[in-house]
Amino acid sequence: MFNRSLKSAAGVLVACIGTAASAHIVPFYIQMDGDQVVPPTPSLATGVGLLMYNEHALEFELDLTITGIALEDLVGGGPNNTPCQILFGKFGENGDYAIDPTYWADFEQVGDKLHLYMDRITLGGFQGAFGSDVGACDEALWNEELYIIVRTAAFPDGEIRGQILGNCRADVNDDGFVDTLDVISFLALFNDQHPDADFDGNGFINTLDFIDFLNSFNLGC
Ligand SMILES: [Ca+2]
Ligand SMILES: [Ca+2]
Repeated sequence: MFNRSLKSAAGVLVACIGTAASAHIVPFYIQMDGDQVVPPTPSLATGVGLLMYNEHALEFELDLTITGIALEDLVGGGPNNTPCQILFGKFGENGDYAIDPTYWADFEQVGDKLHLYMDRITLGGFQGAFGSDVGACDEALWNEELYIIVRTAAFPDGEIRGQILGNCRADVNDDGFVDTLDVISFLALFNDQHPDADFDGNGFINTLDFIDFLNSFNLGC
């Protein structure tokens, strides 16, 4: 659970990675895969994203890169018949529509990856055929109860999904860097069967969590 006491740590992280940001811009991290879809899909596609949230303007910048899905694989769905939505829900739960990123911008094919970018988009509110409460979206973001999906012809309800999280998952020791110290920290948690070692959030601590951690580590977050 991300809370406001962690924001100073997030600020240190932003400073460390050299992102131009003032104290009120808070980073949130996205890692998408088929396992997070409810129910899970066997997709091998992945996505990694960064959502920079301006907590005063209630606006966000989203930078999302998808591997393993091509532009022609995408299909529309949801209220605006678009391929990507952010919804309310915890890990393992499906919920209502919160934000429609692809109402504001389109995926672009960049090499063998898909890229989606937008800036200064309000976190909720009126969006085409639906609207959401900005305050509810803000609260859900801080509580890590928003997730993002991408729809394809093979999986029109969502081929991959990613919870939008307030910390960089692979930075297990919360020092602002992803390095071998995090591997050591993860292994310690894993050996202790600590709840934080349940990386995929399914209530069990096993080798799948280790694989999930390594995936995050290799992605750099
Ligand atoms: Ca670290
Ligand atoms: Ca697990």
